[in-house]
Amino acid sequence: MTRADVAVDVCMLGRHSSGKTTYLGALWSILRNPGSIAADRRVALRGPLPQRTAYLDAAAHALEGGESVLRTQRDTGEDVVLELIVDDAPVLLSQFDVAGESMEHMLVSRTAPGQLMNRIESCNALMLFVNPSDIALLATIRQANTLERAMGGEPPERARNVIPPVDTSVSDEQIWKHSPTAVQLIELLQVSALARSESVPRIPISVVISAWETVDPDVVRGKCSVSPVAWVDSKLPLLGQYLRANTSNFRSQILGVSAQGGDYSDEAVVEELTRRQMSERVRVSDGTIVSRDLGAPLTWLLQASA
Ligand SMILES: Nc1nc2c(ncn2[C@@H]2O[C@H](COP(=O)(O)OP(=O)(O)O)[C@@H](O)[C@H]2O)c(=O)[nH]1
Ligand SMILES: [Mg+2]
Repeated sequence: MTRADVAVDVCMLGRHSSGKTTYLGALWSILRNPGSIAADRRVALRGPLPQRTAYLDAAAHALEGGESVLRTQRDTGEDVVLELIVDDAPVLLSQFDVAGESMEHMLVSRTAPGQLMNRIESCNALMLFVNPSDIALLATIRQANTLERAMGGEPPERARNVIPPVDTSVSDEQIWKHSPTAVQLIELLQVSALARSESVPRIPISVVISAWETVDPDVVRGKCSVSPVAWVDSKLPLLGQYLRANTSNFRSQILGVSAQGGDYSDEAVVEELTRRQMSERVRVSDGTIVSRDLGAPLTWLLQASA
């Protein structure tokens, strides 16, 4: 299957530790066991199998045994391309696992590996992963002043008609390094929009908030108590606003995805979850309905691309 033959060519993006490998490992585990109970029937593997499956096998194996993929799959430089059938249409799902090159480093150095840029240029749909435990927020002036006082200092006098000199000692590198997560994710989307061919107006983006059961514990009981859209609006408001304000460039959905189904560092959770197949651990929330459909972002991207 060449890229031209596919209905949707999906590129997975996100900061380091945003849940990409876990998603792929859980999906691989479900796809390899098509007989598994409640397996998602809307997504299937399309031959040929990827040339090297060691990365996916190791991730699936770790998850099946109740271990985080982090133990085995860290910055391996692996280029994973899965050929799938989603609702009878051929779909490519790819993740270029940038070895040792975190997204933060790419932002600071303003360079990205050519292979990653090629992937972004040729795709026509994006999955953007966000890990709720890894969000740097921007402090407000009020918060910064409170911090300053707590540390025994005095916040600067409010400037009265005085424009303070620009502090040129702060480099671009420092700015990117300490930039809030939303700013980094938006930069990633802007670079993606610029890099892609202009032939794909309104690229669809499925925003996946990973480890969703850490945000909404009710999701494991099939209930929604937190809406992923409302969560983004409260924790990453700039990202929510950016997606809403740029509907001429993007169309988007936001889902909460628990690919592990729970915290694998908690022995009791692991004992309970490992009695179940991956397809029975996974939870996906759109804020109204909870499903076990790990392929939900892909089916939406397919529909949005039609
Ligand atoms: N509790 C919980 N943690 C998760 C879930 N999915 C991913 N994680 C954790 O998020 C971290 C980063 O995941 P990983 O897939 O390696 O991120 P990547 O760097 O984007 O490939 C790991 O510690 C995972 O265990 C989940 O559904 N629930
Ligand atoms: Mg990874």
